[in-house]
Amino acid sequence: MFGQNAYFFALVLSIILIFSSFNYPFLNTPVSGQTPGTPISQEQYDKIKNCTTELSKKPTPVEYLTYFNCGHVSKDDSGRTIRQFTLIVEENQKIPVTYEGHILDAWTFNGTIPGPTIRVTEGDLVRIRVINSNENSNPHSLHTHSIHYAKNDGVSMGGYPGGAISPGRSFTYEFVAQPYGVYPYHCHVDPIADHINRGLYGMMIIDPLEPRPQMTEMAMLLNGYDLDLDLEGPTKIPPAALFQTLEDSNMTEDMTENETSTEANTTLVSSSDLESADTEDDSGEDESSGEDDGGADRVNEIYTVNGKAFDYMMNPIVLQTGKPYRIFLVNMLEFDLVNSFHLHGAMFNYYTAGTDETADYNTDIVTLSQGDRGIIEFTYAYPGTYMFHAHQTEFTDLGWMGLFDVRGDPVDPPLHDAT
Ligand SMILES: [Cu+2]
Repeated sequence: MFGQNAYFFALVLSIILIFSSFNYPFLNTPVSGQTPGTPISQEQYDKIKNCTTELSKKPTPVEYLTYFNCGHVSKDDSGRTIRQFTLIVEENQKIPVTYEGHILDAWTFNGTIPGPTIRVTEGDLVRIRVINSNENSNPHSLHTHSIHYAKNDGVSMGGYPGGAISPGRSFTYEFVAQPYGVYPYHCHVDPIADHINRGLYGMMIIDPLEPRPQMTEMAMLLNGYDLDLDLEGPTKIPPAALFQTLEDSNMTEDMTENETSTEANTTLVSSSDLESADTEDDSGEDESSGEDDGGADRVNEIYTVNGKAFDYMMNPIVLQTGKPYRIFLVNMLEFDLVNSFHLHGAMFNYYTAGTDETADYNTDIVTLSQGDRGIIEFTYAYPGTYMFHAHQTEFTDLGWMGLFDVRGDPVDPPLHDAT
């Protein structure tokens, strides 16, 4: 009986691992070479950056990993690149956040949590039009980190119209992208913790004029959800993913470680602006906004990387030995003061905020406070299945863990090269 079960589970594991490789076609495709130091056109650079051609797509949490939205591109008279984005805020969104049917009563940028990864190059003129749908009940805004005029800061202090966009109106934030680095963006309307916990955030990457050393790139945004699930209980790891961890003794060992709204300058939204929006109207439900206490007594029941608990346990990310990989990492967790990223079986170079071409240190854990971010670069020497997860066991058990399925022949481990 045991032998039959073992055979069956081995078959299931094989099928999961085989299919998981289909989820990440980009990760298996070598990117064309680019000689360091040579001038590079905007078009060539966008190709290297893996910019999506499907700007209106709603990526799944798995697709989010390699979904880079570089905007609608045009040039001004001086030849400067202009990148335009549209973010539509929608309330009354029902977003599945686990494999067990937990649904977040969400507010979203363009229908997903996290919102799209915005990717630009240093010096680009960036215009982000934020539309607050007619059907919404609350004002919203877009606060991007990095350098810009106060009027484009998305904060209501000072009475700037972009600090609180009323339902049915829009505002276009504009700035010159600088300096290069990785940044969060989020709504900044009070109560901020609630507007963030409901899903109004994402990642913005400003790339340097001189491209970073070329390697396959991924986006990972860390978050959590307070669903007020006192009666339902938290999420648990799906049995199929649990089996994968049990299959590898190394992994089981580690598992046990275990504003004043000024509307004068905002723009009224026309119905055509909302054509691409999923405006399913269930506004009859109680949205209970504005009753938040700022987060003091709130507790997350679910923790994730890229939006859905245990998604990369169910869909392991296929990597190759000897190949360098880069992860853009942002922590947007509310209510818990710190989060972390721990990599098994390899060390990584860490670039705090991604604002320097020299790594700060070489490690296998990085700890991030709310809004912290950075860039991770690593290479696996040996094949096998390796976990990556928060090093807070509670977060790991409640959804924030994933697997790298590393394939290929063993190679010499990379030497320490942080500096
Ligand atoms: Cu908001």
